[in-house]
Amino acid sequence: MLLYDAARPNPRAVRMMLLEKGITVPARDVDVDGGENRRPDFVTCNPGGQVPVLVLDDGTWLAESGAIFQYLEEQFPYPPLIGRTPEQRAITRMWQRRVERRITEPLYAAFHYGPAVEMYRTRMVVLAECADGFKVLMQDGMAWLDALLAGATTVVPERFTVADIALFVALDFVSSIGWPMPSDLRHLQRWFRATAERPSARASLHPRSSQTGAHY
Ligand SMILES: N[C@@H](CCC(=O)N[C@@H](CS)C(=O)NCC(=O)O)C(=O)O
Repeated sequence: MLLYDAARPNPRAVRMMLLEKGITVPARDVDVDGGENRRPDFVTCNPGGQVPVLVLDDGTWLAESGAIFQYLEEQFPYPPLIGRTPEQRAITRMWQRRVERRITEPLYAAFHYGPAVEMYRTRMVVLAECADGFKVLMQDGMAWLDALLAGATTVVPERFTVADIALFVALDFVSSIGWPMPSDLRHLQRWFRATAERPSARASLHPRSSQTGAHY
Protein backbone atom coordinates (compact mmCIF):
# COMPACT_ATOMS: atom_id res chain seq x y z
CA MET A 1 0.00 0.00 0.00
CA LEU A 2 1.01 3.62 -0.50
CA LEU A 3 -0.67 6.60 1.16
CA TYR A 4 -0.88 9.80 -0.84
CA ASP A 5 -0.58 12.13 2.10
CA ALA A 6 -0.39 15.90 2.64
CA ALA A 7 -0.32 18.57 5.31
CA ARG A 8 -4.11 18.66 5.42
CA PRO A 9 -6.76 17.46 7.93
CA ASN A 10 -8.35 14.56 6.01
CA PRO A 11 -4.96 12.91 5.36
CA ARG A 12 -4.21 13.43 9.06
CA ALA A 13 -7.33 11.44 9.90
CA VAL A 14 -5.90 8.46 8.02
CA ARG A 15 -2.52 8.93 9.73
CA MET A 16 -4.27 9.02 13.11
CA MET A 17 -6.19 5.82 12.35
CA LEU A 18 -2.98 4.07 11.26
CA LEU A 19 -1.29 5.13 14.51
CA GLU A 20 -4.22 3.91 16.59
CA LYS A 21 -3.96 0.54 14.86
CA GLY A 22 -0.17 0.44 15.07
CA ILE A 23 0.23 0.05 11.30
CA THR A 24 2.92 1.67 9.19
CA VAL A 25 2.16 2.37 5.54
CA PRO A 26 4.65 4.00 3.16
CA ALA A 27 3.52 7.52 2.36
CA ARG A 28 4.30 10.17 -0.20
CA ASP A 29 3.38 13.82 0.21
CA VAL A 30 1.31 15.34 -2.56
CA ASP A 31 1.99 19.01 -3.35
CA VAL A 32 -1.56 20.20 -2.70
CA ASP A 33 -0.59 23.89 -2.61
CA GLY A 34 0.98 23.47 -6.04
CA GLY A 35 -2.11 21.67 -7.35
CA GLU A 36 -0.48 18.26 -7.96
CA ASN A 37 -3.73 16.59 -6.90
CA ARG A 38 -5.63 18.47 -9.61
CA ARG A 39 -3.36 17.46 -12.49
CA PRO A 40 -4.73 15.12 -15.17
CA ASP A 41 -2.61 12.12 -14.15
CA PHE A 42 -3.89 12.34 -10.54
CA VAL A 43 -7.51 13.07 -11.48
CA THR A 44 -7.57 10.17 -13.93
CA CYS A 45 -6.90 7.87 -10.97
CA ASN A 46 -8.94 9.85 -8.42
CA PRO A 47 -11.69 11.85 -10.14
CA GLY A 48 -12.36 13.58 -6.79
CA GLY A 49 -8.98 15.31 -7.19
CA GLN A 50 -8.26 15.27 -3.47
CA VAL A 51 -6.17 13.62 -0.81
CA PRO A 52 -5.94 11.27 1.00
CA VAL A 53 -5.66 8.35 -1.41
CA LEU A 54 -4.61 4.86 -0.39
CA VAL A 55 -3.12 2.97 -3.31
CA LEU A 56 -3.76 -0.71 -2.70
CA ASP A 57 -1.29 -3.47 -3.48
CA ASP A 58 -3.14 -4.33 -6.71
CA GLY A 59 -2.80 -0.70 -7.86
CA THR A 60 -6.37 0.35 -7.03
CA TRP A 61 -6.69 3.99 -5.95
CA LEU A 62 -8.96 4.24 -2.92
CA ALA A 63 -10.05 7.80 -2.10
CA GLU A 64 -12.52 9.27 0.42
CA SER A 65 -11.36 8.97 3.99
CA GLY A 66 -14.53 7.12 5.04
CA ALA A 67 -13.84 4.40 2.47
CA ILE A 68 -10.18 4.26 3.51
CA PHE A 69 -11.22 3.87 7.17
CA GLN A 70 -13.49 1.02 6.17
CA TYR A 71 -10.79 -0.76 4.19
CA LEU A 72 -8.18 -0.41 6.95
CA GLU A 73 -10.64 -1.67 9.56
CA GLU A 74 -11.37 -4.76 7.49
CA GLN A 75 -7.70 -5.46 6.80
CA PHE A 76 -6.59 -4.69 10.37
CA PRO A 77 -9.56 -5.28 12.68
CA TYR A 78 -7.74 -4.70 16.00
CA PRO A 79 -8.16 -2.51 17.86
CA PRO A 80 -11.63 -1.94 16.38
CA LEU A 81 -12.24 1.67 15.38
CA ILE A 82 -15.49 1.02 13.53
CA GLY A 83 -16.76 -1.98 15.44
CA ARG A 84 -16.53 -5.68 16.21
CA THR A 85 -20.14 -6.59 15.42
CA PRO A 86 -22.60 -5.58 12.67
CA GLU A 87 -24.49 -3.52 15.26
CA GLN A 88 -21.37 -1.67 16.43
CA ARG A 89 -20.28 -1.03 12.85
CA ALA A 90 -23.70 0.33 11.88
CA ILE A 91 -23.82 2.59 14.93
CA THR A 92 -20.37 3.97 14.17
CA ARG A 93 -21.37 4.72 10.56
CA MET A 94 -24.54 6.42 11.82
CA TRP A 95 -22.47 8.74 14.03
CA GLN A 96 -19.82 9.22 11.40
CA ARG A 97 -22.47 10.38 8.96
CA ARG A 98 -24.11 12.66 11.55
CA VAL A 99 -20.75 14.26 12.36
CA GLU A 100 -20.05 14.79 8.65
CA ARG A 101 -23.45 16.20 7.84
CA ARG A 102 -23.81 18.44 10.89
CA ILE A 103 -20.23 19.58 11.46
CA THR A 104 -17.34 18.57 9.22
CA GLU A 105 -18.96 19.12 5.81
CA PRO A 106 -20.20 22.65 6.68
CA LEU A 107 -16.83 23.31 8.37
CA TYR A 108 -14.80 22.40 5.27
CA ALA A 109 -17.22 24.33 3.03
CA ALA A 110 -16.89 27.40 5.28
CA PHE A 111 -13.10 27.07 5.05
CA HIS A 112 -12.97 26.51 1.27
CA TYR A 113 -15.40 29.34 0.53
CA GLY A 114 -13.94 31.66 3.21
CA PRO A 115 -10.26 31.90 4.21
CA ALA A 116 -9.09 29.54 1.43
CA VAL A 117 -11.32 30.89 -1.33
CA GLU A 118 -8.52 32.29 -3.49
CA MET A 119 -6.75 28.94 -3.66
CA TYR A 120 -9.94 26.99 -4.31
CA ARG A 121 -11.41 29.42 -6.86
CA THR A 122 -9.32 27.85 -9.62
CA ARG A 123 -10.13 24.28 -8.52
CA MET A 124 -13.84 24.05 -7.86
CA VAL A 125 -17.05 26.02 -7.81
CA VAL A 126 -16.75 28.26 -4.76
CA LEU A 127 -19.68 30.02 -3.15
CA ALA A 128 -17.93 32.82 -1.29
CA GLU A 129 -21.29 34.36 -0.46
CA CYS A 130 -22.22 31.15 1.43
CA ALA A 131 -19.10 30.96 3.63
CA ASP A 132 -20.70 32.70 6.60
CA GLY A 133 -23.82 30.56 6.30
CA PHE A 134 -21.79 27.34 6.37
CA LYS A 135 -19.99 28.64 9.47
CA VAL A 136 -23.37 29.14 11.14
CA LEU A 137 -24.34 25.56 10.19
CA MET A 138 -21.03 24.28 11.59
CA GLN A 139 -21.61 26.14 14.88
CA ASP A 140 -25.16 24.83 15.06
CA GLY A 141 -23.83 21.29 14.59
CA MET A 142 -21.27 21.80 17.33
CA ALA A 143 -23.97 23.00 19.75
CA TRP A 144 -26.14 20.02 18.80
CA LEU A 145 -23.33 17.57 19.50
CA ASP A 146 -22.30 19.38 22.69
CA ALA A 147 -25.62 18.53 24.32
CA LEU A 148 -25.26 14.88 23.27
CA LEU A 149 -21.75 14.62 24.70
CA ALA A 150 -22.78 15.38 28.30
CA GLY A 151 -20.77 12.94 30.42
CA ALA A 152 -19.12 11.33 27.37
CA THR A 153 -15.57 11.30 26.09
CA THR A 154 -16.37 9.63 22.76
CA VAL A 155 -18.92 10.37 20.04
CA VAL A 156 -20.17 6.76 19.94
CA PRO A 157 -20.89 5.98 23.59
CA GLU A 158 -17.96 4.28 25.31
CA ARG A 159 -15.99 3.41 22.17
CA PHE A 160 -13.29 5.49 20.51
CA THR A 161 -14.03 5.33 16.78
CA VAL A 162 -13.32 6.90 13.41
CA ALA A 163 -16.14 9.37 14.19
CA ASP A 164 -13.91 10.82 16.93
CA ILE A 165 -10.92 10.89 14.59
CA ALA A 166 -12.74 12.66 11.71
CA LEU A 167 -14.27 15.22 14.07
CA PHE A 168 -11.08 15.81 16.04
CA VAL A 169 -8.85 16.53 13.02
CA ALA A 170 -11.43 18.95 11.59
CA LEU A 171 -11.91 20.88 14.87
CA ASP A 172 -8.20 20.88 15.67
CA PHE A 173 -7.51 22.31 12.22
CA VAL A 174 -10.04 25.14 12.38
CA SER A 175 -9.11 25.96 15.99
CA SER A 176 -5.49 26.31 14.90
CA ILE A 177 -6.38 28.75 12.11
CA GLY A 178 -8.39 31.03 14.38
CA TRP A 179 -11.87 29.50 14.66
CA PRO A 180 -11.86 28.28 18.26
CA MET A 181 -14.72 26.18 19.57
CA PRO A 182 -17.17 28.38 21.49
CA SER A 183 -16.13 28.25 25.16
CA ASP A 184 -19.70 27.62 26.34
CA LEU A 185 -19.70 24.22 24.58
CA ARG A 186 -18.27 22.56 27.67
CA HIS A 187 -18.97 18.96 26.73
CA LEU A 188 -17.47 19.34 23.26
CA GLN A 189 -14.45 21.07 24.82
CA ARG A 190 -13.99 18.19 27.29
CA TRP A 191 -14.33 15.62 24.49
CA PHE A 192 -11.77 17.58 22.46
CA ARG A 193 -9.26 17.72 25.33
CA ALA A 194 -9.64 13.97 25.99
CA THR A 195 -9.09 13.18 22.31
CA ALA A 196 -6.11 15.54 22.08
CA GLU A 197 -4.45 13.59 24.90
CA ARG A 198 -4.32 10.39 22.83
CA PRO A 199 -0.76 9.75 21.66
CA SER A 200 -2.06 9.41 18.09
CA ALA A 201 -3.33 12.99 18.14
CA ARG A 202 0.11 14.53 18.55
CA ALA A 203 1.94 11.88 16.55
CA SER A 204 -0.36 12.34 13.54
CA LEU A 205 0.56 16.01 13.10
CA HIS A 206 2.35 16.60 9.82
CA PRO A 207 5.94 17.92 10.22
CA ARG A 208 4.84 21.08 8.42
CA SER A 209 2.55 21.92 11.36
CA SER A 210 5.53 23.03 13.42
CA GLN A 211 6.47 25.53 10.69
CA THR A 212 3.01 26.93 9.88
CA GLY A 213 1.28 26.53 13.26
CA ALA A 214 -1.75 24.99 11.53
CA HIS A 215 -2.80 21.60 12.90
CA TYR A 216 -3.10 19.08 10.10
N1 LIG B 1 -14.41 13.67 1.09
C1 LIG B 1 -12.96 13.66 1.04
C2 LIG B 1 -12.46 15.06 1.25
C3 LIG B 1 -10.99 15.16 1.04
C4 LIG B 1 -10.50 16.59 1.14
O1 LIG B 1 -11.28 17.53 1.43
N2 LIG B 1 -9.21 16.75 0.88
C5 LIG B 1 -8.62 18.07 0.91
C6 LIG B 1 -7.57 18.14 2.02
S1 LIG B 1 -8.30 17.94 3.61
C7 LIG B 1 -7.91 18.33 -0.39
O2 LIG B 1 -7.44 17.42 -1.05
N3 LIG B 1 -7.81 19.61 -0.76
C8 LIG B 1 -7.10 20.05 -1.92
C9 LIG B 1 -8.00 20.23 -3.10
O3 LIG B 1 -9.23 20.00 -3.01
O4 LIG B 1 -7.46 20.60 -4.17
C10 LIG B 1 -12.40 12.71 2.09
O5 LIG B 1 -13.11 12.47 3.08
O6 LIG B 1 -11.30 12.20 1.95
